[in-house]
Amino acid sequence: MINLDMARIFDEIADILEVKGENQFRIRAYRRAARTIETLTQDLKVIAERGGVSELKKIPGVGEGIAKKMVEIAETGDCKKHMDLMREVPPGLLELLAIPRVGPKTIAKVHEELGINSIEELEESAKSHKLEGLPGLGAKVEENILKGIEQYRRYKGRALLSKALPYAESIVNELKKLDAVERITIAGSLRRMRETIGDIDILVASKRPKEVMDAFTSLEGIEDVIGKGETKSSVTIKGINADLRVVDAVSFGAAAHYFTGSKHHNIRIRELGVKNGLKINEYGIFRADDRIGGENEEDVFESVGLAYIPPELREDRGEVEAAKENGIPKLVEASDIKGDLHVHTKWSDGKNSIEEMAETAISSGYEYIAVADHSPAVGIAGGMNDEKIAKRQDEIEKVNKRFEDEGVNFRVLAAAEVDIKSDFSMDFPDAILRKLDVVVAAVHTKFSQDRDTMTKRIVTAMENPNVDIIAHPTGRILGKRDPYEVDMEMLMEAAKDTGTIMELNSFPDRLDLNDIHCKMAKDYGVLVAISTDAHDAMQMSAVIKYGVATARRGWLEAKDVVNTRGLEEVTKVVKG
Ligand code: DGT
Ligand code: CA
Ligand code: CA
Repeated sequence: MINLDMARIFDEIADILEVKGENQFRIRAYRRAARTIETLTQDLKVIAERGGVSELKKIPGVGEGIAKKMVEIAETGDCKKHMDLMREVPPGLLELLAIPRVGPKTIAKVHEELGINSIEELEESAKSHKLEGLPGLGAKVEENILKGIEQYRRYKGRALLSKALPYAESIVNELKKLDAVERITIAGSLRRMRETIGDIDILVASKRPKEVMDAFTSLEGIEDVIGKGETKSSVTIKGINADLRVVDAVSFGAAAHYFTGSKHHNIRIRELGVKNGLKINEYGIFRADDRIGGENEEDVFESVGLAYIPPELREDRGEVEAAKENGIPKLVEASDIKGDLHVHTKWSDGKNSIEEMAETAISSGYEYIAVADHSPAVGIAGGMNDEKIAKRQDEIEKVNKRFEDEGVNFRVLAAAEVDIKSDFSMDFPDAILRKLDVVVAAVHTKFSQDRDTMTKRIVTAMENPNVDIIAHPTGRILGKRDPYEVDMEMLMEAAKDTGTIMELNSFPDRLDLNDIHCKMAKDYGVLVAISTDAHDAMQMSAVIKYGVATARRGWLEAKDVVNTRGLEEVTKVVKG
């Protein structure tokens, strides 16, 4: 758990420094460290203990100062810098920073000038136009603040899948060690791999529930015990609620099904039960008063004549009908992925070299990566100019030559993430695009264009024969930025007509295409690329699972996903 704690601490340091108006360079250093740490798969506590500051400094984005703080956090659970800063600001002020569309400078201003310390106070001031009078703030800012507050409230109380899953997995790993635990599973929206999670649900089969509950409520990292009983206990862990239920082994399958949900799926199954003269609930499957099953989850589906339905599909979106006709798809799996068609390197805003990205990809069993560094318009992301792209090409060829000489079945594909500009033009001329192996096109500016304009903008890019993939097609950032207005049906239609691939960006706060859009792509016969958009090698291996999960929720099979194909086939698709 220490990794996520560290990331949160560094984020909070950055937040407070922002409100205080301190050096942007330092603030960015903390943010960068937090983003890297979040996606690390190695346990930082172990690295800190074994290798100390010198080992931690090897992590991209981690310098001396931050490495020292990491050691401090690993040893004591917090660092002095963070504790000092936390004392300097009122707690409500930090929450204000989480509001989308509102920057720390604005927050600092309203705090200083009007003494605003909470969301309620900010909302009230914006509604009664008290902010308009402040230097640099106007009606537009007030409008943005109110929209931001509305957005914030919509997501509040839900955690990103990537935040909840590691906590849930560590709870499961700890409880598994107990003799009293016979079986254990994650349930709820987390088992269905929804993009956001209301609370963590865990289910245990045990004959000694008291022991299990004692262990659960005293786990490391638990902040609060909300309730404790023999069958159910609730705690909070890092601001997320977690429910643990303990049942008899004979009920485990029925309970796993019930508590995995979704509620709408459960209702459908229960109705089918009734039609078959059965009572299906969290205790088991009953005909009259006789228990006829429920030890295993499969019993539930079998009892109503359905094929097994994977958790990701249990949303009442057609899975019950499909299971009746043996039409449940064989969903794509992480092990099907053979390459990544959207990663960044040092040639734009990535942290690793082409070779380092390639080595990590090879160790994941991949056959290719497409290095898609930014085009010039995305200045802050270190976009490439013509000269840079030519130099990069030399390096790509050198790296590929080495693999060839060593007989390694791996290729670095020359790609670029090219801006689709607001005037519909591409940010590289066709002469450059033509020379690339893969062209990933994306919208990065003017998100506010109206629906027709935005749709035409992306369709125009698809019509360019050099464009292969549309990256993060709706531009949303979960909890921070709503998707831009776009006609997804028209995009799918155009993608089909032009043979353009749609990206499923695996970043946990993007997951864009979302699950519903993935299903739409499948129905249209449009290929999806599950890409990571990784900005360093560790991210590339850490976030792919969230993309795969979303693809599974979108009913995608290996054949629907372009990067389940090997190098030769993929090259044919993008060149075709
Ligand atoms: P969440 O936590 O909001 O992300 O979503 P879930 O699906 O995890 O919902 P939660 O934690 O309230 O409940 C866990 C599961 O328990 C849910 O997926 C289905 C089942 N469940 C809860 N309430 C009901 C209900 O009223 N009827 C039925 N049939 N099932 C329910
Ligand atoms: Ca839940
Ligand atoms: Ca729950």
